[in-house]
Amino acid sequence: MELEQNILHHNQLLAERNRGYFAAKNMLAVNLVSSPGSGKTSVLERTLRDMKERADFYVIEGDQQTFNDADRIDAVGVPVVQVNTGQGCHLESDMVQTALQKLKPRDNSLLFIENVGNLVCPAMFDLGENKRVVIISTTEGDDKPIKYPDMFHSAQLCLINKIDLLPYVNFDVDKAKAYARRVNPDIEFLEVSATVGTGLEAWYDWLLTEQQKLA
Ligand SMILES: Nc1nc2c(ncn2[C@@H]2O[C@H](COP(=O)(O)OP(=O)(O)OP(=O)(O)O)[C@@H](O)[C@H]2O)c(=O)[nH]1
Ligand SMILES: [Mg+2]
Ligand SMILES: [Zn+2]
Repeated sequence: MELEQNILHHNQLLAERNRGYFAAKNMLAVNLVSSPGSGKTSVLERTLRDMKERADFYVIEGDQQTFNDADRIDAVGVPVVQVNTGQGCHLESDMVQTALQKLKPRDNSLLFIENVGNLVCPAMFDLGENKRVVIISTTEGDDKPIKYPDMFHSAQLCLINKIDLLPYVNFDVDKAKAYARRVNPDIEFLEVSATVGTGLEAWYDWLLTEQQKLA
């Protein structure tokens, strides 16, 4: 118990440092969280491909193993650093700090931090991000928000991804939204498909609006 609190306290101090770094550089940092396979990297690939001429983007990729996700981002031509957490199941603030030293992002840029696929402990680890975005996909069940309330409570925006698969799965979009609002009345939603492209313009508008709010 005490060890866990020490780890969280240490992480929180470094999160404040990251927050100061982002503020000083007028950067928008988005922490992207979801269960494994909801489509974090797919959303990023598509977003970066569509938006990279409109803003400066950087990506930090978190996974237990492999450079697969960083390779996918690199293929789009956006600077990326892969963090492998090994046994770890979430990113911590010091990992973000180390990755930032490698990325050396420019002022006024946007940073995506793709967290390790996990709906549990990434909720407890503040990375100093400006916004936390949780992705739920239509293949994973509409009751995730009440099973993993902390994650939905701590996010400002929920992307409901794989909307193209709705005809084939038992996923009730209204129910998922109602469950998420039960744990977080202020959460916003956007329904998207990373593969088909549905709803992505609204997501891009959200990003640019949040960036403009910083200035
Ligand atoms: N039909 C459909 N498939 C999707 C969509 N988005 C992602 N996928 C597929 O879902 C699978 C997982 O996508 P990823 O983008 O790797 O998911 P992730 O959340 O980054 O996964 P981890 O990093 O392993 O947690 C891939 O096979 C994608 O092609 C979507 O909108 N529609
Ligand atoms: Mg991924
Ligand atoms: Zn963890």
